[in-house]
Amino acid sequence: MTVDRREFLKGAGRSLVVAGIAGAARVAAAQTGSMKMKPTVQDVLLVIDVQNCFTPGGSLAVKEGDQVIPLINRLATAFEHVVLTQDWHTPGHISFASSHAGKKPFETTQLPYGTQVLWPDHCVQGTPGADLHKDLRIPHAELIIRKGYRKHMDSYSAFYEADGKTPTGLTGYLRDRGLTQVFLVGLATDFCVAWSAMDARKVGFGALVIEDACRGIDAGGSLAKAWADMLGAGVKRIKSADIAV
Ligand code: VGL
Ligand code: ZN
Repeated sequence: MTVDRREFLKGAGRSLVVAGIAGAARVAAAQTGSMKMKPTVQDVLLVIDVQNCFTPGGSLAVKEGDQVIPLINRLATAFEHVVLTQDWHTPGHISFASSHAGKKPFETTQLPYGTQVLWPDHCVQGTPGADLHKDLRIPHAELIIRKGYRKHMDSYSAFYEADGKTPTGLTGYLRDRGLTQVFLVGLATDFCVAWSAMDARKVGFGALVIEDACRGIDAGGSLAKAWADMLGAGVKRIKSADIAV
């Protein structure tokens, strides 16, 4: 991350115009607000699960899930390195409520690896619902990582499956490529984005979630809890306006 000096000076000029004869502190605050991060060659944008099932009309639609797409497309142009993820379940996957007699979506069940929230059937391998959203336009993305493809285990995180032990391979990929810091966007803030961000920290990467380029499911307070967990794990919460695009 570097501060673009021109952005800094532009911001200073603007703040003087807006503030009139402002006190020094106020000017400084305005300047701070105008400092933008410029992604480096060691940064990677991780675009989580921007798929038909998670956008309006999909079987596990996240409210306003499609609204992040133009923003993600624009942010991606600022990153040399972009990795996409794709939730990719078998038919009859263990995370589906329909696989558990008497259970309804958004209820939970106990599985060998812990508590599993049960979902409507979604992102079944090779179905249109599992396709990346048609408006997502990131031709320079270097990798699409699929996850959740084992029938008996879920995987919210792009790094580890739900047992917290089985790697997806993303850690090795990022290390091999010399990438050290992950910026996260996509769906859903409180599940796949949050778990990926916390696992990124766990394996030693910097992790920043661009909050307005994400949307959450927010089932039973999950969104507030996810933010608390992420901040506790050293994940930074930033806005798209903090990135120099
Ligand atoms: C997700 C629930 C189930 C996500 C995936 O992408 O956040 N949430 N599968
Ligand atoms: Zn899923």
